[in-house]
Amino acid sequence: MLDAAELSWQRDAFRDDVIAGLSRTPKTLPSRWLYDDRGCRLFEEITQLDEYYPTRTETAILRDHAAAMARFCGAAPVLVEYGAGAAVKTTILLEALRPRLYVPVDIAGDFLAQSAARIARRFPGLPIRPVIADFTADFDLPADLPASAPRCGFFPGSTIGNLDAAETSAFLHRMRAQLGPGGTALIGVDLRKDLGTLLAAYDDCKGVTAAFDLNVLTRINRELDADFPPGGFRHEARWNAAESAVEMHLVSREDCVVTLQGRRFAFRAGESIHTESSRKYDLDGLADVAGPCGWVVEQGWTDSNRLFAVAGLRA
Ligand code: AVI
Repeated sequence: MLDAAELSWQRDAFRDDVIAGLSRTPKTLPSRWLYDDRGCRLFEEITQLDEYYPTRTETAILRDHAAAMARFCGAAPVLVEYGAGAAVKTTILLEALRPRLYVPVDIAGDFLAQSAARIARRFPGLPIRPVIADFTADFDLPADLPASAPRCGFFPGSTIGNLDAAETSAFLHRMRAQLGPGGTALIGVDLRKDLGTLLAAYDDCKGVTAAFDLNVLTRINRELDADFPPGGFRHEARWNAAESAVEMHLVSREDCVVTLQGRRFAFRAGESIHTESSRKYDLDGLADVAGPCGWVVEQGWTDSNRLFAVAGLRA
C-alpha cells in the first residue's frame, strides 16, 4: 500500500501532467498514467492476446537462448533488473545465469516486494536486494554490491520502446554508469515489421487495448474530478514512420469541452490525445542509440519470424 505522503505526491504529479498535457497542441498524456490497478490488469490481459506477440515471443527467445545469454554475461554476475518483471521471464534468466546477487528495481514498492518474495521462494539461497526507484530518473544501486562480480542489466518487455529519445539516452547512460566497465545488458526490443501485424498488436479485435487506453479517461474523471463524456472518445493505433513508433491515441467523436478542476479543455471532433508511443527498432538502430551512451550491441537473439529481439550489449 502507498502511504499518505506518496499518495498525495502521486495525485499532484498526475494532476500536473494531465493539465500540462491537455494544454499542449497536440494534446498528450504520459503513458505511465495508463497503469492504475485496472490498467495493470488490462495490460496483463493484453500480454495474453493472440495479436500481442511481444510477450510470448520474448519468453520463447529467453528459453531458447538462455545458455548463450549466460555465457555472454559471464560467471555468477550481479543481475540488475530494470522494472521488476513478472516471474516467468526473470525466472528463465535466473535459472541460466545463476547470479551471485539479484537486484530488482521498480517504482511500485508493493509489486517489488511481492515479486522479490516469489523469486526468493523459487530460488532459496539467492541473495536479493530490491531497490524502490523510478528507473527513468536518477537513482543509486546499493553501495555494497560485490566489486569482483561482473554486472548484467536486464531490461525486458520492449519497455525501452516506451521511452522517448531523451529518456532512452539518459537510461542507457545511467545503466552504463551503474554496471561499470565490462558490464553487459540484455534488452528486449520489438522489431520493425509489417504494419498490419504492428497495428493489430495495439488494436486487438476483443477491444482489450482500447479498454486499456480509454481507462485513463475514467481514471482522470475519478481521481481529478473531470467530466470526460462516457463513450465520447475512441481508441486508435497509428504508425508514426518518422519516429518508427506505434502510437495510441484517444480520438474525440465530436466537439466537446471537458472541465477539470476549474479548467476547460476544448476538443474538436477528430482531435486526439496521444497516450503512448511504442518505438520499434532494428539492431542497427539500437546500436546507433546505444553507441554514444557507451554500449556496443554485440548480440541479437531473435525468433525465427524476426518479430522480437533480445539484444546483448557490452560496455
Ligand atoms: C509496456 N509496453 C512495452 C507495452 C508496449 O507494447 O509498448 C505497452 C502496451 N501498450 C499497449 N499495448 C501494450
